[in-house]
Formats: sequence, C-alpha cells, structure tokens
Amino acid sequence: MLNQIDKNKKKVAEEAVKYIKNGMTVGLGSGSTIDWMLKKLGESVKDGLDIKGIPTSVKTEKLAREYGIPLTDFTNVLEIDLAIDGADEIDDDLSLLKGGGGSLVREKIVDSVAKELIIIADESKLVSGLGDFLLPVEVVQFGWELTAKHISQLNCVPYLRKKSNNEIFITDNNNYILDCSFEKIPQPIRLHEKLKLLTGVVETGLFVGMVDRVIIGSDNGIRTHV
Ligand code: ABF
Repeated sequence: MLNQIDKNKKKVAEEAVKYIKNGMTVGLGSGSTIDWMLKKLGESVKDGLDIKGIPTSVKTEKLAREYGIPLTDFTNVLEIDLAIDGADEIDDDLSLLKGGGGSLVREKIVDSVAKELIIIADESKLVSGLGDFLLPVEVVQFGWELTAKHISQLNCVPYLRKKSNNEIFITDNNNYILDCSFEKIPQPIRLHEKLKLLTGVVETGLFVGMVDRVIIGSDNGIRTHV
C-alpha cells in the first residue's frame, strides 16, 4: 500500500513519461521519484516506445537495465533531447537544490546539456527560498579538509557525508560530498559561482536557469510550472 507522498511521486512520474517520444535520447535522473518514472518508461518500451536513455547514476543505470530500457552514453551521443530528473528543493524561480541522493555531478552533466529539462516532484519540494535542505557540494578526496575550511568561509558549516554505518559516502565519481548548512541562499547563482572558484570543489547542488518545466504532484492532482 503506497503512502500519499509515494502516490504523488508515481503520478508525476507517469505524467512525465508522456513527454518522451519515439527516437529521443533521454536523460534519466536519480532518486525515488525517478525510480517510478523508470518503471513506467520500462512499460512503454515494452509496448514499443523506441528511445535510448542516459543514466545519471549507477543506481539509475542498474534499475533502467532491470526495466529493459535501452541505454547509451556520451561515446555514442553528444546531445540529449529531454532529461527528466527529481529535486530536493524548488524555489519560485524554478532554481533547484539537488544532490541529496549524491548524484549531483552526473545529474548536472546530463541535465545541463538536455534540450528540455523536466523536473518531477511531490509538492513538499516547493520552497519560497533555497537552503533549508543542506546544500550538497561534491569535492575531491585529496585535501577535503582544506576545501571544507574554504567553503566554511562562505558562511556555512560543511559536514562530510557519511553512510548509516558511519563510513564516508563515496560518489559514483569517487569523490566526497560536503553537506553545507547555510542560513539562507538568497542568490543561488552567486553562491554557486563562489563555490566553483574553490580548488577542490567539483560541483554544487545548485541548478539555476536550467529548468523548462516542473511537474508537481499533490493530493489534489498534478500541476505544471513553466
Ligand atoms: C535526485 O534525487 C536528486 O538530485 C535529489 O537529491 C533527489 C530527489 O529525490 P526523491 O525523488 O527521492 O525525492 O534527483
């Protein structure tokens, strides 16, 4: 039996699959909402939909294979028609905070090159300003302590991400993640730019000016923001 949040995630996931057309190369995001999307997409592929997916995480790749979704990679294609991804926070300008699942680098590589980016989420992800959720920043392992010190000078407290067994979380790219507690993020693009200038920072979970469409699921149904 699904709880209401999962029902809402499933609804938006199924809606998003309607935007996938024959012949498309599709960026496949990560996260539990996307897992629902992969399930539906797998069914559509079985029914004859002819697409190729590019996954944004090892976990998505594995699940897509299980659902029989044909995959490709950047050795074969350099363009993506449509990417569908999730988010941890979505503000009024459709700026996103992402990376709670730890896949922000591959998500950003795929989402930023897509001709169209659709974000799917339940309505709990809508916020008036980003930053309640800790901002994930992927950093190289070497000297991460120094990178963390430099990040903290931007007025936040960075925490090294650990797994539930207390081992350090390692990303699909063999890096670490610092989850950064900012009081507020009033100018996401400015903060992103400052972080990117720091040596050791690979990528931030701020996705600004990238989204074409957000599909939100609530108990009352689905609504779309463009
Ligand atoms: C990915 O999955 C992330 O960028 C984000 O952290 C998360 C959203 O997860 P869910 O769909 O499980 O809420 O898209």
